[in-house]
Amino acid sequence: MKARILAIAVAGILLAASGCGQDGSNGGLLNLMNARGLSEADVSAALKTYTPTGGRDDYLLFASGGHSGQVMVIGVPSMRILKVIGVFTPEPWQGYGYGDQTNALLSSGDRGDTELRWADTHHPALSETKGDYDGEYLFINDKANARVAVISLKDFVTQQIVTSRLIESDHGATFVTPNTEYVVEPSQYPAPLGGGYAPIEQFNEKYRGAVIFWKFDREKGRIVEAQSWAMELPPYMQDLTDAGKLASDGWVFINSFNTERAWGGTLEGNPPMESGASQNDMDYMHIINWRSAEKVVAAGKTERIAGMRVIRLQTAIDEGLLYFVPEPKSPHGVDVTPDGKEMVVSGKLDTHATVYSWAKVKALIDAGKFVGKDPYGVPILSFEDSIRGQAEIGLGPLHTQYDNKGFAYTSVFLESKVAKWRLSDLQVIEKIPVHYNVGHLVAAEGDTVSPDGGYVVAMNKWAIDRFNNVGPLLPQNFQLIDTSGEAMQLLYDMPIPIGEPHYAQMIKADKLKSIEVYTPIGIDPLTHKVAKNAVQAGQERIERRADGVHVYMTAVRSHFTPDIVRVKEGEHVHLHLTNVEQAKDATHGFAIGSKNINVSIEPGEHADLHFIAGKPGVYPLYCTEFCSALHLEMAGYLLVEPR
Ligand code: CUK
Ligand code: CUA
Repeated sequence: MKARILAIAVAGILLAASGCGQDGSNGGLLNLMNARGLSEADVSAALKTYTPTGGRDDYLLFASGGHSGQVMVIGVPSMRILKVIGVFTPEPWQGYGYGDQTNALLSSGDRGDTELRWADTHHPALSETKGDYDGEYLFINDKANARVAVISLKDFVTQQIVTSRLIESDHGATFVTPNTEYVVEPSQYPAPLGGGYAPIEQFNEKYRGAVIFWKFDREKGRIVEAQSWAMELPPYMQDLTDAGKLASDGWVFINSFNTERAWGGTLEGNPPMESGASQNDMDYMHIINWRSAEKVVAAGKTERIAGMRVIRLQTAIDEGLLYFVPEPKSPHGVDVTPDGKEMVVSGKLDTHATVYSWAKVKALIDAGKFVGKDPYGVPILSFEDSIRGQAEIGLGPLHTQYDNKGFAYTSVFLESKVAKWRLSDLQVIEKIPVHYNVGHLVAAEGDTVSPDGGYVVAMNKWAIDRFNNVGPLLPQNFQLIDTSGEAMQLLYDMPIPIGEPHYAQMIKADKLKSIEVYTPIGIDPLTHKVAKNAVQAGQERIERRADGVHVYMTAVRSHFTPDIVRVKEGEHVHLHLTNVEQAKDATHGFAIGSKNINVSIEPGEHADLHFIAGKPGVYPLYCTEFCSALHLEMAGYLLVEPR
């Protein structure tokens, strides 16, 4: 319906354009099309994405920022970047990682004594209620440093970073269970659990994988580390993950590769990891009963490793919490269908998408019917008896998403295509070229129990010739595809120049209920409560205490009060800064030159800053957001007087 109206609209405009010249010039739109070399398909694509000023997008895409360690918020269909949320990396515009609160937050993600200020973000996960995105929270992992962050969608601000020394890396994170009971984080590269050294020759005996179930407290908006737990896994490379839902609720599915347990050693006479890890025809999907595991944890059948309660591998086997089913060569994505009845797995070195039937898998588990055990004793189900069938997709299928019409969309990496296929008969309907080497793809509400259909975004790894040349490091390419019609239509190319995003999730925009300003005045965004040091208008002051000078300062268009701060050389300065405005978008920034001092205070927000006044000198301070006609005058001085 939507598509038909659009088609009529396009035809109408073209007709009008060819006639009298709508825009007043001769030839109008047709001339414009000719001048720019645009086809009718181009114009229809443009009309489907163009959003007039003041217009809103129907969906928001939360995309991993890859190496940037951040999260991007992108409007669909306009593909406009609306925000880059500071998560694992300092973000100067938001003052993220410069004030006391956000600096402490970033430091809470340090591992051991290493200060970590970057991340390799892969998989964002929106919080869910009954398997549907609820628009309250977002989680994202850091593959490089095995960390998970919690972002509040009340204000799009990072709230928490957690990490466990149990594991050294993650990948199949983050994925949530259908009511966000848990945020799931499996390790990727095996290592001795809890850190420490073991010779790589003892890989099979001493190295292990693990999956952490981080307990999420929705009321507090925090992961509760003390209520979280983990399960030890064999030293395979655990990969993508998905939580069961509806029919398969209570279970989690994790792919793995390198069941060969290759560990490289190219200069030591061993095959490289890539060939060592590709010998077997089958790897193992891990099938985990998390609801039963929860009870085993409650019964105390765990060991503490690196502070984490861990169900040891033998316990997991004995208690019937962990099963394997073979999956074809080097599997990558595992994606549970919206009804929870099937799991679709694609193998990087296999041409199929394999469709596993949950009913069949469950029946085999219930009957205790296994075809063998892995070297660690984990029971293995029959591949043939677990699947409904296989869809012949093409070369290098990776990830699958779903729509509301019974279609699945699978990214085909080596072919640079998105394949649309029918779940009912496993037939491929259509393939559309994308540019190039598509990794993940994301459909509107595509991971929920009720996908919307309409849009798919292909998240391409290579751009090659799509954009102007900007040197050897090229952006990634997000391509928006209209899936509402008979045939898929490529609508838009969006360069992503901050890192390699892996996954994204797309949520209906009206599900998000972000606040517009912080109320009442003095809110700390990390607690959403009025800060202890919040300053109200009229209460500005400078106090000298044992621990240094405390400056209680307000910001309002267009001045700071106080605007002169006199301190002595070497003194500790504690700055308590509140934006006392309540007008939407009336953000002030605060910077002191040469001191690495930079925060952003949104209307009603409070921030604390601590620094040591160094050498005597005169340091201008000023507002960094063009907030008013007299913004340039919103300035003052830090005077560091000699002792
Ligand atoms: S991964 Cu990158 S294309 Cu990290 Cu989900 Cu598949
Ligand atoms: Cu406040 Cu510029």
